[in-house]
Amino acid sequence: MKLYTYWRSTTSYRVRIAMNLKGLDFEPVPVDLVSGEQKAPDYAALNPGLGVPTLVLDDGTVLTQSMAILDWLEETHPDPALLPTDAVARAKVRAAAFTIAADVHPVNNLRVIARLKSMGHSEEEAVAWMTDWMTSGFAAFSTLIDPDAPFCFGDVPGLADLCLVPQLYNAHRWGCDLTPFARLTQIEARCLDLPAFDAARPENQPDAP
Ligand SMILES: N[C@@H](CCC(=O)N[C@@H](CS)C(=O)NCC(=O)O)C(=O)O
Repeated sequence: MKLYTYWRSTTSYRVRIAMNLKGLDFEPVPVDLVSGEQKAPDYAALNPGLGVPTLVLDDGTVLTQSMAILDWLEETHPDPALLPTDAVARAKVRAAAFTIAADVHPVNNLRVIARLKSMGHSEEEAVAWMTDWMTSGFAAFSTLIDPDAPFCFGDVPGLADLCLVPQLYNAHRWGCDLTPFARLTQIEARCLDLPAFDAARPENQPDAP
């Protein structure tokens, strides 16, 4: 499989972690978001959303949207599971994951920040915009997860953890105050100790500078 990815992309990071957890080999194909490679016609033909990740299966099937790719991975490679078996428990894990994937990431995407700046907002205002959305998202996320487990929802990492860790990478990058979220940074440290998360870290990607 080929995974079109960018080292700092949090959506790509989610998928890299899941593929590593499930022990799946993939060839990373870097897409340089800063130079705009996601908008090049060849790439746009693969992913009309003009973003990463895109997963191309060995038979040429093209999958887009990180959360849909994660669903496909879970359905086709169920072990180890990213979701619990009980329907209510699954809904709770998905609610936490989507707090990041649907409520935080989209409003902080590169194209959104570029648009804010093109409308005259300063770098400082753009950073305040991003950290505000992260802070409210992390507050909601914190109340949705299990308060006591080593990971977000139990003894092993799952869908919520693999959305959380990349978003925390972005939070560190932009100086978001994480002191109110000690439980989240504890989970992050526990996750990053695992080889599957470590190998997926931005700085461990072939296109990292
Ligand atoms: N909802 C999509 C978002 C994909 C996306 O936009 N990814 C970001 C990187 S994290 C990107 O490629 N941004 C490029 C841009 O905004 O121009 C997904 O989850 O796959």
